[in-house]
Amino acid sequence: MAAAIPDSVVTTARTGAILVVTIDNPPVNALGVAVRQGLAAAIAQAQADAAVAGVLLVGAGKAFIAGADIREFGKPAMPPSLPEVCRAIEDCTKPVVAVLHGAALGGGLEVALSAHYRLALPAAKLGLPEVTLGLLPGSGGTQRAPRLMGVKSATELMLSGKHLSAKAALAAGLVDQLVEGDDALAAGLAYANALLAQNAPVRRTRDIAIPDPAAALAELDALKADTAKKTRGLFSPLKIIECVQAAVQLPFDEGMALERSLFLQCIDSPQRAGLIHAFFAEREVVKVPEAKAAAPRAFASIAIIGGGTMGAGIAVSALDAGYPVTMVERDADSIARGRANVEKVYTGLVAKGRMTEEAKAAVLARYTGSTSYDDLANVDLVIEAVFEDLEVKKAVFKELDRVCKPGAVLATNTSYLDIDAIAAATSRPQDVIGLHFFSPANIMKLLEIVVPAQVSADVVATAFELANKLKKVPVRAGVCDGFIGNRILAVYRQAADYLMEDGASPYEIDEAVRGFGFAMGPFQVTDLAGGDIGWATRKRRAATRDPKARYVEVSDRICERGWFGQKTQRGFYLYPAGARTGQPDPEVLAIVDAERAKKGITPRSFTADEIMRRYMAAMANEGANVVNEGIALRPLDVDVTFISGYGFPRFRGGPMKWADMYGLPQLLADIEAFAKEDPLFWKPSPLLLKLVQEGRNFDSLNHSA
Ligand code: 3H9
Repeated sequence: MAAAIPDSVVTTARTGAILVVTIDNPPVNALGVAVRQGLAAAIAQAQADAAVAGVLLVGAGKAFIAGADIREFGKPAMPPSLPEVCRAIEDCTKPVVAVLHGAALGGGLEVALSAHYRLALPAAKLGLPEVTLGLLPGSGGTQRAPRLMGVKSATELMLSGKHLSAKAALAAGLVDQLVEGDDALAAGLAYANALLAQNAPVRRTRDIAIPDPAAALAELDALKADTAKKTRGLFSPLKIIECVQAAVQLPFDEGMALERSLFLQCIDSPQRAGLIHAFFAEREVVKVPEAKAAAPRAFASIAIIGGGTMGAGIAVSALDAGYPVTMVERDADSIARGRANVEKVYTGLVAKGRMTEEAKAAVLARYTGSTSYDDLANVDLVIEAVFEDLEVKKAVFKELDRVCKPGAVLATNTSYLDIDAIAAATSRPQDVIGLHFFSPANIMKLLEIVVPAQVSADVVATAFELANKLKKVPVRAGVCDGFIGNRILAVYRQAADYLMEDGASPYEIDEAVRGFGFAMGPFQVTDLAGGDIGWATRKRRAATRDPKARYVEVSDRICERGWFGQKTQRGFYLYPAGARTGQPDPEVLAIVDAERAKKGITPRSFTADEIMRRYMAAMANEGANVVNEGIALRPLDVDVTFISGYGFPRFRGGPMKWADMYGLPQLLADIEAFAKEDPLFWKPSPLLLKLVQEGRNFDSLNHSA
């Protein structure tokens, strides 16, 4: 073997006539500048060394290459660019083989597509997921993938961002061979040597002609129409299609030039900034002090108290993750109802052909219903999901304290109650934590992990481990009314009510919010969730409400009529005969008018932009309060809460990232202007004031924990 380049993220070593080029840039061999330089140098070395007859590209560790180094985007570009590196690989006059044993994603797959031969091991994952980051494949992926796998499949791969298994990639034509095993180097060398022995030629993807261009263009037109509808408001999907059209119509080099220019447009787009922020934020949320300080407790069995919608959803989530689940209810009827709620989910999957009867039976075999707390003596982790009433919950926790073994984790799914008070009902507050699931709990990704004062660090770490097993997105929250999400929701929902009373119709507000990128507006959400839920909360808060604070009664008037939304076929909207899309209701507008008249308000008009400025200012300002009070650890925890649990458009990165991009001085100026109308509601957060004064943004706090 020839000597390797020392201390480099790309090393070369000759084995016989093969130059083995190893990319070793943990954790995922991302293509940072040093890797790009190393790859370019390695290809030059192969070209120059007469003893080298072929090149093998292999990734060290668990990945081949997971793509461009996302952390470099938005910073000045450093040469060589990845398209240049890919061109050098493809230009090489000696056969280049890539062996893929783990993630070969984005720029990583583009490197492989520039090689002349591709071998995959079973654990390989191939994809062009740039679209999920607001980008398009920018190193020839849009030009080379269609040549290898066909225009339609390649475009669908790029538009979906999906990962293909090695088997699927072989079937699609992205790789030439699949070999069993996990020794990438040995498999790659064997394959490369076999190719050399056969005098296999250099085979460049760019030289492949796309068959039947007219048919390909027709397929692209169909995809374009569909994409425009499905990815409303997103920038990069249609640009991907444009690039593929160029691959079909233009010579390779011109296609590459178009891809480069559209890639750079994507890089400059705020959507790229928002989506990449979301990518990193989702990986940062799990980094909390308790999980760093302590190892999780072992848990192998889960109990759920309460078989209503929430309890059943949590049970399904735990069953799906492979745990045995015991559900405790107060009597036989409730147990039957709980079991039916759980079974319904699996019956639905069977009906849709997504599960077999046998698989359903196997899952349900892990499920037990019981009316006795005594059956929980050996369980490791209990999640209470009974009626939202402090006294009821305290009674449950007294029982759990009586029966559960020492060290069992005792969790409550309350969405606003004081968990310190619940913990105090037991003799072991160190074991009590909040696990706030969102409905439907087997589907929604967000899990607020609510940390009361006395809980021990290993219980918090266990909650994060549970989230990982249940494939949830966990966010650490402190104890307060509503924790992170519902507390902020209450404030911007109020802003929406004020806008409505001041002159915008609920339908205009919903439209503006959808235009911003939310799937639904606040009044549609109320109708979906059931107006009675918010009504109960308002009644609960009535006693503690500041009598001087502005209170909009429209929702109460609607609820008094029994109009609770979709389930009663009318709320803010009309839902004739089970329709799920509402129609505006003139009677609701009359109620709004009457409330305005009662208060002597002369309605004024608001543009969509004016609506969103108030809506978002309320959200971001309360987000700042939540961070300032330590309820959220960092602004990014607020962002992830809203993206994962409240339908916040991911491409905007979350409310705090939105605020940074909007500009904190402008946000403060807006709030101060609104405060002239209502100083009690519009109070700038002390954190916002401080950051503006220091010339900093929210993101500066994300990196200090
Ligand atoms: C692209 O390639 C553009 C090109 O077309 C054109 C260029 C001109 N960069 O997810 P994990 C970090 S765009 C930097 O927890 P897993 C991640 O932050 C890119 N860092 O592990 C984390 O760091 P930390 C297209 C990256 O096993 C650590 O690695 N590629 C990158 O669950 C572990 O990550 C993609 O979109 C990166 N590219 O999943 C793929 N990727 O430990 C993005 C990861 O400090 N990556 N990190 O928290 C993934 O999908 C997953 O990370 C992967 C591993 C499946 C690879």
